Amino acid sequence: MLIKDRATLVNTINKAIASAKIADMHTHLFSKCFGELFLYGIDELLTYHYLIAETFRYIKMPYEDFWALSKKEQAELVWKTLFVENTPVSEVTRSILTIFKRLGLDVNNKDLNYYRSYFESRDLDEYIDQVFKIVGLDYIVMTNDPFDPKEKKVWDSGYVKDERFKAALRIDVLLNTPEQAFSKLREWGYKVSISESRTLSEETLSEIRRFLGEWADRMEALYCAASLPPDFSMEDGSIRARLVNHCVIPVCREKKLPLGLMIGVRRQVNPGLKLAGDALGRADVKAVEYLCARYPDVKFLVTMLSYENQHELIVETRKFRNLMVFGCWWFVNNPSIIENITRMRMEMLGTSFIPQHSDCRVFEQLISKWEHSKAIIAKVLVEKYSELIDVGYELTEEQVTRDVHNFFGGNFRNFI
Ligand code: FIX
Ligand code: ZN
Repeated sequence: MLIKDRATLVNTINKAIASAKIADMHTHLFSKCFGELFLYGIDELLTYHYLIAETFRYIKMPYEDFWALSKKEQAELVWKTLFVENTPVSEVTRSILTIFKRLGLDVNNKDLNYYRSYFESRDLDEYIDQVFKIVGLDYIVMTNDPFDPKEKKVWDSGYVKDERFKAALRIDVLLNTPEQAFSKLREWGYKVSISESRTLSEETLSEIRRFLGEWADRMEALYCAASLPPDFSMEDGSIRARLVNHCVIPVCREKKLPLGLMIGVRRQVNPGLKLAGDALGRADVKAVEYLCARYPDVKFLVTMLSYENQHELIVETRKFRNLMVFGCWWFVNNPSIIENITRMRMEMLGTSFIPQHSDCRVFEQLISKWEHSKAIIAKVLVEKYSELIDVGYELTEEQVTRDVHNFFGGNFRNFI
C-alpha cells in the first residue's frame, strides 16, 4: 500500500514499531533462575546508579553514610530528593514516571509504600510475560560474567535455560585486569601465567582460548563482549592487545561469535559513588579500524560512550562490512542525543545499523527505555521518509514495516 500523506506515514511507522519483535541486544538483566540477580520492583528502580548519581547533586550526606543505609532507606532518600523535593525532569527520573504510567499506577502519589505494595504483589512469571508484552520483546541479551562469583554459582548449578533471556560472554575482567583474571583461572585449573618480562607463553594463550571456548559453549553465548577504556589500543603492546589478538579473536572466529566492544568508559573516577562513579573519555576509533581491517572474517559489534566519537564511528562503519554500530550507550542515552545520533546514522548508513539497546539493570526499565527510544526513532523515521515522499518517491507500508522490523531486531539477528 502506497503512503500518500503524513498522517498515514506516522500511523504506519507506529504500527510497525508496535508489531516489531524486539531483540534487546545488551542488558544487565538476568533470567529468573539467577535468583537475587533478577532485579525488579520500586526499591531496585530507585537505587539504579543513574538515580543515585543525580541524588548526590542535591544532598549533602557523606557517601559512606548513604551506603550504610539499607536498600529501602536508600530508595526512600532518592524518592524524597528527586521526586518530592525536586521535579523529575531528567531522563532517568522521567523514566520512573513512564514505568508507573504503563503499569497503570498513579504518577502523582508521593507515598512510596503505594508503589511498594503494587510491586510486592507481582507474580514473577506473569510479570515477565506482562512486561515483555508491553514492550514487544522477543528476547533480551544478558551480560554474563564468568568471573562474577554470584553468577558463576548459577552457571555451575541451577541454571535453567529461558529462551527470552539469551547470554553474552562478558570478558572485562580478562581484558582489563588480567592479573586478577589469571589468578582466578589458575584456581579453576587453567595453566596460565604472566612472566616477569610480561610475556604470555603459548600454553597460557592456549589455556585462555580453552577457557573462553568452554564458557561460550556453556552459555550458548550470542556474542563475546567487553567494555574498554578510552585509551584502548591494539598497537600498544599491552597484555590486553595480545589477549585480543591471540585468544579472543581466534575463539570468536572458531565459534562464529561477533566481538562486542563498548569503548570509552573511565571506571571509578569517583569511587565514593560506587557503580555510579564511572565517567567517560574520547577514544581513538583506530583500534576499531585495526580490528576490522585485520580480521575481515570476524564480526564486530561496537558502541562508543563519548558523544565526540559518534561521527567517526559511523564513518568506520561505512568502511567495514564486518562492523555493526549499535545503541546509544549510557551517557549518550538521552533523548536529544539519541535523536541526533540516529539521524546521523541514517544519513550515512541507511538502515544498516542497530539503533538501540536498553542496557537495563532493573527489569521494569525495559518499559521506559524502549518507550522513550521508540518515540525518538519514530520521529527521525517520519522526518527521513517525509523527505522521500516530498520528492515524489513511492513509499509503501511494506517497506516501512520491513525497515522498522530490521531496526528493532532484524539487523541484530542477521548480523550474528
Ligand atoms: O559496561 C557496561 O555494560 C555499562 O553499561 C555498565 O557498566 C554501566 O554501569 C551501565 O549500567 C550503563 O548503562
Ligand atoms: Zn551495559
